[in-house]
Amino acid sequence: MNDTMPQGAAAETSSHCCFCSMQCAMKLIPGDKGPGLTIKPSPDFPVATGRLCQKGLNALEHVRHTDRLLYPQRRQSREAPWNRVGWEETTGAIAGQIRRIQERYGNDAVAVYGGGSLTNEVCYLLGKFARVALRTKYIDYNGRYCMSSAAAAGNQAFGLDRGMTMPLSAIPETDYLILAGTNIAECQPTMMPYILEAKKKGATIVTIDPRNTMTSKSADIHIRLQPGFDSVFVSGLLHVIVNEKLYDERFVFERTSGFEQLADAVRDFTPARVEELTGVLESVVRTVARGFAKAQRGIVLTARGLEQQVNGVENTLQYINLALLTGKVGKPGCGYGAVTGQANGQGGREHGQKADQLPGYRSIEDPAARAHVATVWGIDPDELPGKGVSAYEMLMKADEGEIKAMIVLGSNPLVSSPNNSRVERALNKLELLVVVDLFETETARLAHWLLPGSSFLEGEGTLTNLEGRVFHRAQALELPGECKLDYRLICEWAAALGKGDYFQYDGIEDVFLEMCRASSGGKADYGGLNYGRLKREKGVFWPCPAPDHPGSPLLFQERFAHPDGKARLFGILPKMPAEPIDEQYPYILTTGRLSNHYLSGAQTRRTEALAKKTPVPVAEIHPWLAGKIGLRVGERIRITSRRGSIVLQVKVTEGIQPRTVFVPFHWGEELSINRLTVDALDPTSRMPEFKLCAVRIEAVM
Ligand SMILES: Nc1nc2c(c(=O)[nH]1)N[C@H]1C(S)=C(S)[C@@H](COP(=O)(O)OP(=O)(O)OC[C@H]3O[C@@H](n4cnc5c(=O)[nH]c(N)nc54)[C@H](O)[C@@H]3O)O[C@H]1N2
Ligand SMILES: Nc1nc2c(c(=O)[nH]1)N[C@H]1C(S)=C(S)[C@@H](COP(=O)(O)OP(=O)(O)OC[C@H]3O[C@@H](n4cnc5c(=O)[nH]c(N)nc54)[C@H](O)[C@@H]3O)O[C@H]1N2
Ligand code: SF4
Ligand SMILES: [Mo]
Repeated sequence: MNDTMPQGAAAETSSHCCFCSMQCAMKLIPGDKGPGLTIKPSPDFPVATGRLCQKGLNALEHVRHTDRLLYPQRRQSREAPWNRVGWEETTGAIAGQIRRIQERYGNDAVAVYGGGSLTNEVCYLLGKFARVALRTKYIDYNGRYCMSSAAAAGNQAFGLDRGMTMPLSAIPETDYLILAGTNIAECQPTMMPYILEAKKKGATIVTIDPRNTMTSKSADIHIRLQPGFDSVFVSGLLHVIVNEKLYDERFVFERTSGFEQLADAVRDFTPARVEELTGVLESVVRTVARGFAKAQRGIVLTARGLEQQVNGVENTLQYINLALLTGKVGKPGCGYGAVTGQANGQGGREHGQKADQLPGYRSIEDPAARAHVATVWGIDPDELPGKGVSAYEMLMKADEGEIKAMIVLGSNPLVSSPNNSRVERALNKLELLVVVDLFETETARLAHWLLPGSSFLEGEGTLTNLEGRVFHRAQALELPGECKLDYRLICEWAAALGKGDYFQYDGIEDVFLEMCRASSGGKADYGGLNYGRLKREKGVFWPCPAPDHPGSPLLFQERFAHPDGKARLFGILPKMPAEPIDEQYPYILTTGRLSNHYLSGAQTRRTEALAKKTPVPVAEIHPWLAGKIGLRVGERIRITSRRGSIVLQVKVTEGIQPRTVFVPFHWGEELSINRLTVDALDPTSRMPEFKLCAVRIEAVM
């Protein structure tokens, strides 16, 4: 432990875990032995009462790690060593460099790349900073790689994107639960008790995943689907429901439109044909279709498995079709949910960090939205830039030379972006790369400036969990060294750029209250919230437009958010992936997560208790595939795609679809699977196809 680290709080303090969207509450207890602090689960917050998973229990370790950045550093070139610098010099010099770049190439030459782990306040300020201080259209964030397909599908079907249309408490009340492309047991472990309780009460659980996972262990039916076939499979379910008239006629007639298109699209997807295309038995297609449709109450949950594809929006719409067609939205024990990923994956996409968005989930292209937000910000609507491009496309604009400078705050895109050798080339071309992080990440190694931000225990703020529950997270520890609160840093940059008047706040709640005003009247309306209320009520579900509004745990009870109040059903014809397998690349690579690591691994690879259990990525393959490549005991495999190659240890398991190899993405450099992934994007959400690319595999010593 570094001696400039905070030596621990004197009294017990509370916080919430920094990792997944469950946002479990924790207590920090001062140790009786020396300066130690321990994390304990807290029973005081209604989401995961009294539970934390391994990541949460060990979340203090990275915060107090000796690798933690403690002061600003700069270097003249990427080859030069880092030099310690003072904050004043740093802020002034960065502002000067930004000005020179903007004078020469225009305002849009500077881009901002944010993150979904940051508080609502920081996400909001990043959006305001880009539009008001930098006046650039280029801002996006890592949530583009995460929730964007689900967000687009929710907006299209319901007219609103709140990941879950119902609170978690609906799960134990349901009779039939479909979990598609979501590995909850490893990714939101403290959500499992809700599912197990439903099971105990007699609910049927169906999982759809190319692998047997910790989650599928709890399932009554597990469908081991080849990646890319969700839409075909769901077409089969919809076909049976339409053909056997199992749909909720009244709900479909009164509350939705688009039934004819849906029925047309699924006409040819008989269970027999679906069996032919997917290998899933005809009888299983019928059983699941009938079971779900006839259940009194049912829930469909999806996650990145089917969303992170070039057809991600349509795949998600298919599962929403299933929930709507059977009338299972807006009622107790029912709902559709895209299980949000990051700590603030929900709030992070609502308040203007996204390329096309202003606070309150407003569209930056809507004149009324621009006028409202411009008034709150005290600027002329014409000063607001237009819509920018998605995260990966911003990186490509750096590669093409249009973007010359980038500020990265709260993300490690060199590890987490697809086809990342191209991303490395792009970042290397930037004239100015500023990274604000806790560590010298893989991305930071390409930066000119490396600035120490604040961790979850040091910055007060609000977040919005996977249910849409907005809650307050207190400050638990003092900032170590010369670290700075992310929000202060943004305000200081704005001041150095001559826009300080627009960033005057009396503390962080002041930022929150301005954000609530900016969101007011928008779809994600936080207008009725303040810190006092959030603390008292242990979180409030948005929309919450007024102080006397109770919040909205269960959405769409009477109307959907489209102007006519109806949800939309879609007629979807399944499409091919960007890179179908062929003779040269005959297998499918899919990527995802392990329980002990988190995203780019910046935090969890530095946590001994976690890294010890899972030190390196291991590829999962089926015995059939092992036989095909002649794998012998002790050998590793080389996986090669059109973009790159990687050598990994291997686990041979019956529990994976035979033509598929699964590799986790939590490592960088030569262990980074994103060297191989394809950078094709969904046409609507601009989500990369992380879950599917063609590879060849060989055994190596
Ligand atoms: N331990 C841990 N927890 C996390 C995270 C983490 O990094 N580590 N990250 C958080 C974040 S940001 C997110 S977004 C969530 C992600 O949570 P999930 O989406 O649940 O996680 P993934 O492992 O990416 O993918 C889920 C499953 O999709 C399957 N899959 C692959 N291709 C397909 C397909 O074509 N169809 C179907 N139906 N399934 C497919 C994979 O085998 C995998 O088991 O987790 C959050 N929680
Ligand atoms: N192949 C493949 N690639 C994927 C995915 C996949 O399934 N497969 N999933 C995608 C998904 S869903 C996601 S969400 C992305 C995420 O990918 P990344 O954005 O790269 O995720 P993180 O590792 O969370 O990066 C967050 C960084 O911010 C730092 N940080 C954490 N908290 C704070 C803070 O409060 N302030 C500051 N200043 N810094 C902070 C951390 O140290 C870390 O370096 O990865 C995507 N990439
Ligand atoms: S379930 Fe998620 S929020 Fe809860 S302790 Fe684990 S990683 Fe943290
Ligand atoms: Mo994510």
